[in-house]
Amino acid sequence: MTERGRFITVEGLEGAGKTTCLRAIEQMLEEAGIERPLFTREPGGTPFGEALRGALLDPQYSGLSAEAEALTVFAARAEHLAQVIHPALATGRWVVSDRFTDATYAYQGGGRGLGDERIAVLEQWVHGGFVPDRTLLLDVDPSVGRSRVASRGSGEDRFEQEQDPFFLAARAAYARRAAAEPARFRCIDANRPEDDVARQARAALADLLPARSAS
Ligand code: T5A
Repeated sequence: MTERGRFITVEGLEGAGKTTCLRAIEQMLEEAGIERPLFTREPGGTPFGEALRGALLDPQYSGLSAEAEALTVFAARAEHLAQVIHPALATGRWVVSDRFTDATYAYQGGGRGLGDERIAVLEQWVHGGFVPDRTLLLDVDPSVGRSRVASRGSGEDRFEQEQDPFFLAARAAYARRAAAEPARFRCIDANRPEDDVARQARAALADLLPARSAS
C-alpha cells in the first residue's frame, strides 16, 4: 500500500516571506529525493478556488462581512481538499500549501473578530480531524511585513489595505494556535534576513524527511 504523503503548510502575515520560504522548501525536498511534491495555495489551488481568491482579494468588496469571508475561504478549501490535497496525499505525494485553516483562525477569527468557536465549526464540517503534519509559522512584526509589501510596489489587495489593529490581532491568533499545538507548529523569526529564514525553514522540516537525507 502506498504510504500517504506529508502535508506541510506555511503561514504568516503579509510580507512575512512565505514565497521565499517555499522556494527553500522546494529545494530541500528535491535534495531529499521527495518525488513530485505538490505546491499549492489558499485561497486557491483549484479553478473554483482561484476565482474565489480573486473576489476575496478584490478591494471593490471592501464591505464584505466577516461571516461571508469565512464561508468563502472554507468553500474554496472544501474544493481544494477534495480535488487536490487528499488525492495527492493518497498517492504518496507531499503537499505544501501556502496557507490553510490556521490563516482563517488568524484573519477571520482574530483580525475580523469572529473568534475561534465559529471557525472551529466550519473546520470540523469541512475537514474534521484532518490537520497538517507540520506548519511553519513565519512570525513577522506587521510593520516590517508591510514595508516589504510596500517596497514591492504591486498595489494593495483587500487584506493589505487593513491597518495595524487587524494585523496585530491576526498575529496574536497565530501565536495562540502555535502555543496550543507545539508538536505541529514551528515558529520562525521572519524579521531576520531571507537566508536566515530559509535556514530556519529547512531546520523545521528536517525531522520529517527520510532518514538518509535528514541532514
Ligand atoms: N486569507 C487567506 C484569509 O483571510 N483567510 C484564509 O483562510 C486564507 C487562506 C492571501 C490573503 O488571503 C487571506 C490572507 C492574505 O491576506 P497571499 O498572497 O497568500 O494572500 O498572502 P500575502 O501574505 O499577501 O502574500 P505576500 O506575497 O504579500 O507575502 P509573502 O509571500 O509572505 O511575502 P514574499 O515572500 O512575497 O515577500 C514579500 C517581499 O518581501 C521581501 C521579498 O523579496 C518580497 O519583495 N522579503 C524579504 N525582505 C527582507 N528580509 C526577508 N526575510 C524577506 N522575506 C521576503
